[in-house]
This record gives sequence, structure tokens and C-alpha cells, in this order.
Amino acid sequence: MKPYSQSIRWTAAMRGSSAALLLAFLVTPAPGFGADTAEKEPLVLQLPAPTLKGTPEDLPKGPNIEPLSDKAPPPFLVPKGVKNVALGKPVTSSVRPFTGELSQITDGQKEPQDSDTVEMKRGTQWVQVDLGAPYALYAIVLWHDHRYVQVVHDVIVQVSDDPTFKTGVQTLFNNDSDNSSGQGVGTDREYFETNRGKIMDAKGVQARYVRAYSRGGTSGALNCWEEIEVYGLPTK
Ligand SMILES: [Ca+2]
Ligand SMILES: [Ca+2]
Repeated sequence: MKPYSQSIRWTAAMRGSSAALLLAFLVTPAPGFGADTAEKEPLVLQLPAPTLKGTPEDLPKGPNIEPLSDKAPPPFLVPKGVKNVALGKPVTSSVRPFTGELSQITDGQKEPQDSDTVEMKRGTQWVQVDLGAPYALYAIVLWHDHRYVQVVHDVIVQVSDDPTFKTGVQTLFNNDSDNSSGQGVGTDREYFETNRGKIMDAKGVQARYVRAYSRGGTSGALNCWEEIEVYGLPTK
């Protein structure tokens, strides 16, 4: 009879621990509980007009390039109440632009025209937005240069609380497949510049600084920027 009674005790112990686990689950929110269960809504962007220059017939192709689509992408969900926390915030860069001002990268204007485009020299360059405080970030949206339907190379987006990006760097997007920009091999795909911009999932990461790299595009070797928008919520 001993094995039987042991088995009963074992089962009772199991029930007890299951109940304890269940109770722990009910009273202890999992990490990120607030963000995951917050009410979500589609991200609404103020889209600029599409370029009047049309779509070139000889668009670059390849397995590493997202095909161009006429359809609107599926809604991108963000927690209710997110705002563009980059609007009007200061911008620095690896090199001074020779057309336009860095402040235009966060001024809300992003029409496909020369007067809304900031141009800086060729090679790998970066621009960086100081949000002024850490925020919980959910989406980063880039418009490099949609004056032309083109691919911009080595698009890399990083966040950090260190303005020099020496420590605590998290990479949210990287399509530099040959590491020519030196931030590591990226596995994201290249994409075409359009008026819709490019939405990157920031997954609630908390950071104050956003840095974005590029290395010219298929329409020209210069590095061009129209706008960076960063959708986030204040950290508690
Ligand atoms: Ca702008
Ligand atoms: Ca590259």
C-alpha cells in the first residue's frame, strides 16, 4: 500500500504547487504586462504627396529588395496615445549637410520636393535625433528621399541612452547585408522610398536618442533626408 499512499501525497503536492503557481500568475504581472495589454490602435501618419516623377521602369530587383506595392500596407498597431516625440527635436549628424538644415529632418514637412530634402555627402553617414528624455518607442518612420522611387542603401536604425552610441545600443533595423557601413551584417530587406515612408517596429524599447545610417541610394550617391518620426509614450 505504500506506493499508493505516496502517489496520493504526490498528487496532492502537485495540486498544491499548481494552485500556488496559478495564484502567482494571477497576482504577478509578467514583464511588459502594461505595454502588451494596453489598448492598441492603428498608427495614423500624415502622408505627403507621392512623387510626380513616376516609377522608373528599370527598378532594382532581387531577393533582398521588398517588391514595390501599390496597396497600402496592413495597419501598424501602436498603444493608444502615442505621439511623434521627434517633432521639433534637435538633430545632429556625422557631417554637415550642404543643402538644407538638420532641423528640417524633424519639422514635419516631407513633400517630395527639393526644398524639403536635406542633402549630405556620400559614403556612410548618420543623423541622430535627441528626444530630450527617454520614451517608450513603438514605431520609427523614415522618409529619406521619395522625390524618386529608389532604394536607399545601408539603412540602419539604432537607439541608445548614450548620445555617442558607444554603450547600450540596440539596433531596430539593418539592411546592410555586406556590412559596408560597419554596424554589423543586417538581415532586413532593402525597400523603395515612397510617400508612405518606412515604418520600423520599435517594440516598446526605451531610449532617448535615435540614430539612423544610410549610404546613398540607387538614384544618387548623396545621403538625403526628408523626415524622421518617432512614435512613443513618456516612460513612467
Ligand atoms: Ca522635414
Ligand atoms: Ca552595404
